[in-house]
Amino acid sequence: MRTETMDTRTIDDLAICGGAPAFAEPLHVGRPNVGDRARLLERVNDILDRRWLTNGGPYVQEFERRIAELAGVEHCIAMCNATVALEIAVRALGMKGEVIVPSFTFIATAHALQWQEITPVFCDVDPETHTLDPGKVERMITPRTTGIVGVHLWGQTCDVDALSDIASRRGLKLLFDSAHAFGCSYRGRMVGGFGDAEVFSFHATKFINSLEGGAVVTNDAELARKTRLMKNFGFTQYDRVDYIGTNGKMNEMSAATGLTNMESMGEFIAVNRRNYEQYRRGLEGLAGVRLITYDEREKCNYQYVVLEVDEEAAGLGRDELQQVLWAEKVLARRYFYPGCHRVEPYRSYFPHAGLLLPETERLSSRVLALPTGTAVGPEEVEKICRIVARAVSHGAQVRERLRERASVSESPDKVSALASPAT
Ligand code: T4K
Repeated sequence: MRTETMDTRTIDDLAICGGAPAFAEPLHVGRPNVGDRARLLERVNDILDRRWLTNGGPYVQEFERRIAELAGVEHCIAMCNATVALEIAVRALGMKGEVIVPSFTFIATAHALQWQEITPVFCDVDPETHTLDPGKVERMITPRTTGIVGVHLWGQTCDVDALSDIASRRGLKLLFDSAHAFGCSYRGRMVGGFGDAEVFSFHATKFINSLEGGAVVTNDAELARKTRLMKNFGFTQYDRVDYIGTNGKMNEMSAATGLTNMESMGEFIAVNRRNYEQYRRGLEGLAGVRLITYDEREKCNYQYVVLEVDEEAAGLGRDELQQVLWAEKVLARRYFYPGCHRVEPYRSYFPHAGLLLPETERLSSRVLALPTGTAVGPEEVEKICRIVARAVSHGAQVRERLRERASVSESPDKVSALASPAT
């Protein structure tokens, strides 16, 4: 293993200097957590034997029950993905006009609004938790505002109490994009029952995956009824449609995968936590890099290991560190660069939004997500920590080397194309 012979005093054997990459195969962020295969295959066979593949089959119903139980909510409506679940929840809640959202989130949060001609009004985030800053939310409310969508980014929960207080005082709907926060808690209560509704994602890259999948959870029976109709074309019974609806249904294969993976939740959390702790120890004390921390008093899925790079203190910037890692085939990701307000169509709609979003601007230039999950073991984490440590302790030299390399134009995109046929 190269790390054993790696000379920590120089950068000569880093891949950017011509050394062999630390990994033979690309190490991705977001490799799926995979539960008990035998159990999943049993369920797949059962689905095929029964020939009931979708439209509210028994596995979807069971998955909905298990999600509702875990989140401590009365209603769960499973869907084909979280983006459609967000779109439907927004519509069922009657949001229109303007809705306040963070820009520092995955683009789906904003698109779910704009898709139905609702204007996402981008609000800045708290620099510690990376979630909506309630004080700033309050200042962005206009007569056209109908709601707030908070995002529990990385599984770190929003200031739910403050946002609930604003929503109830100002007569606004409150939805949480909880795509990252399945299995997490806020003040001892599981995420799922806050606001008017919350939306989980069960995409392949999420803590619990159902291949693709999502769910709306709520304690509001009328909202649940509407949501359920809307995800099934608005059918209230055979041959009867009472609502405009779409097709947001989850299929049985997805539900069986989700159920099977949920049975391994404890193991997934243990591995994620072990990786997180190892990263924390491995990067401790390095100037200019900080791992985001999780509140020890809360439940957490530890699905994201997120680094903030302070260019001045580290001697190299986040993008430079990413280039070092990509050369080693560690495909660290700049989630969520450059911020929703800087991509189309929002960039054209709100050309000066960045002026109101200093924390978002700062974070989106600093944040780097590192590989974790059950596909990543202690050996990999150790190697990654060593690469980061070496790059940071030789910032000026690394920068110089990258400048030389730039002349042969090996951007992360190009490295990616070389590293993995899938990217
Ligand atoms: N709200 C928030 C806050 C979200 O983060 C998301 C999704 C949503 C809403 C919407 O949820 P869904 O509608 O997707 O249910 C990925 C995911 O596609 C996306 O679901 C996720 N957030 C986002 C954070 O990450 P990309 O563009 O980074 O995907 P991609 O294809 O680059 O995959 C990430 C890495 O995962 C790859 O480098 C390789 C690895 N991977 C991926 C897949 C699909 C695997 O190893 N195996 C796989 O099967 O968005």
